[in-house]
Amino acid sequence: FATRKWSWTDESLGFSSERGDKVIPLSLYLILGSQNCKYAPEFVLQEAIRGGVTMFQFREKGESALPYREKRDLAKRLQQICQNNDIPFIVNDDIELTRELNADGIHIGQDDRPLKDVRAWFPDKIVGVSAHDVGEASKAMREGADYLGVGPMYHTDTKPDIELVKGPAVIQAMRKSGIQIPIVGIGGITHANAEAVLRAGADGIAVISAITKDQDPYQAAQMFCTDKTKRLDNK
Ligand code: 3NM
Repeated sequence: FATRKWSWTDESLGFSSERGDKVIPLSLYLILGSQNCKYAPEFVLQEAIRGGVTMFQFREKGESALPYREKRDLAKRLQQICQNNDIPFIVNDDIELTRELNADGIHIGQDDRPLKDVRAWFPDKIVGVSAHDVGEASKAMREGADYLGVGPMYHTDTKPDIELVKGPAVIQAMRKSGIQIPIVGIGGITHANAEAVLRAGADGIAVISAITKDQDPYQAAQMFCTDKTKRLDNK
């Protein structure tokens, strides 16, 4: 976490994908939309990056999500913050917005547009896929996903249409079955349980509320990084 300069090819900052030429800094992946934030999203993102967030996904979803134009304008402001700090800006499940902003990548779920199509439309962008079991993970790997978001690790109130809690064991199972592409654990991750997710074989953790609902997003992000340093020291 010492530097946040980011490039596709700097091995020290992330994990090369199966596709060879990309490095994706998944260590601390912040996801948010206006609906998740205790403060202004721009402030939360800025503070969280200052605290050590390595990659960002814009996920404007749910009943209180902004209409398209406002969503796009907010996305542009958040993208600018990512660019100023050299971290990837990823769009959740929105082909049009990904194109319009020329985002660094897109993240899709199992019920969104088929990965094969998305991969073909965006051959050079980061494409992330949500996977909940070994079967979904293998398929996504075969079809060219750059990384997997695997969850829910723990109980979460952030996503209403949530699957049953899988726990870190599902990541272990994926690794055992030969899934080599980068994996980020998601769902209910806190400072207290992040370590178990990494120990199970994840390359990083993805969080929403542990940072966006905290009264000090800077400190909340930093605590994940400090925890990580401690973990490395202990090894
Ligand atoms: N996807 P929080 S869980 C967006 O399991 C999302 O695929 C999940 O929010 C999955 O960090 C989740 O506040 C919500 O629990 C994560």
